[in-house]
Amino acid sequence: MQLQAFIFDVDGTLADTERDGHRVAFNAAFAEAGLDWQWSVELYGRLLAITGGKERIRHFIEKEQPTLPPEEDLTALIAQLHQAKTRHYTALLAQGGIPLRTGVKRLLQEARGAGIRLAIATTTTPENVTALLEHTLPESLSWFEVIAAGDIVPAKKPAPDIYHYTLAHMGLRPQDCLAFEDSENGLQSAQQAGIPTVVTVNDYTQDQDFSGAALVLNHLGEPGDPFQVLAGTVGEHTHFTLELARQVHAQQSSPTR
Ligand code: XBP
Ligand code: MG
Repeated sequence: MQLQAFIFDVDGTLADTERDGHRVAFNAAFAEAGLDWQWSVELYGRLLAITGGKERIRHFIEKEQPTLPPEEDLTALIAQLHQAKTRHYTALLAQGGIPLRTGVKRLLQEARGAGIRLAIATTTTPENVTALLEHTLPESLSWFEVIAAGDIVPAKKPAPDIYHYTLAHMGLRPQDCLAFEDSENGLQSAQQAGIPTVVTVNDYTQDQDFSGAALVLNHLGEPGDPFQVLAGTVGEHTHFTLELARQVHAQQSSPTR
């Protein structure tokens, strides 16, 4: 079985966007609407269990019962807050303060050069993906055959729908691909779609359950900046290369598993 494509999650995987990006943008949107809601780093960590910004705001309103404005239509309020949040978030990315994670650029370039097909499967709003790539690696915008994002499927991660959508658009089988994720929700989504998955953890996700992942790393690593292996085998590799990707992929599709 030959490895044909990489499918990347965005938030937490391509870049550490949550704590200093999305969270800050949510808070800016709340302040702009005159709400005294404040999502601390700690609270946001808990709210991340709910994927999708609109879904996250609704959950917060229902579970934490903050003071609501005298507004009858909750769905309209959430939509308005979320639109403002996207505006703040993309403006923040335009300032260039959120870089790609270690090894991401190198791996994308290597994959591209070797004819590995590339796609994105994410919960976040499409404009957020475009803004991130534009301000970190603009040429990569044309490298991704499919940018499957946001409300394109009704059921967000951990549902497998966004990966099913991506595979259907590429005409690929799950076993032809390798997915890259940073969270348990993301891993579940890819796994339920049958795609072998490499996890690179971050501060928010490091204690989550990644059983079933093909490999769990702290990051993809660079030649002078080796990764730490949290689960799985990498042989002599110190950073995640296409050769290691092929090795991991072959292990996953071997009949002894
Ligand atoms: C990411 C998310 C997103 C972002 C916010 O999950 O859950 O909701 O936090 O983006 P994943 P929006 O990395 O698994 O895709 O506000 O645009 O929804
Ligand atoms: Mg993620």
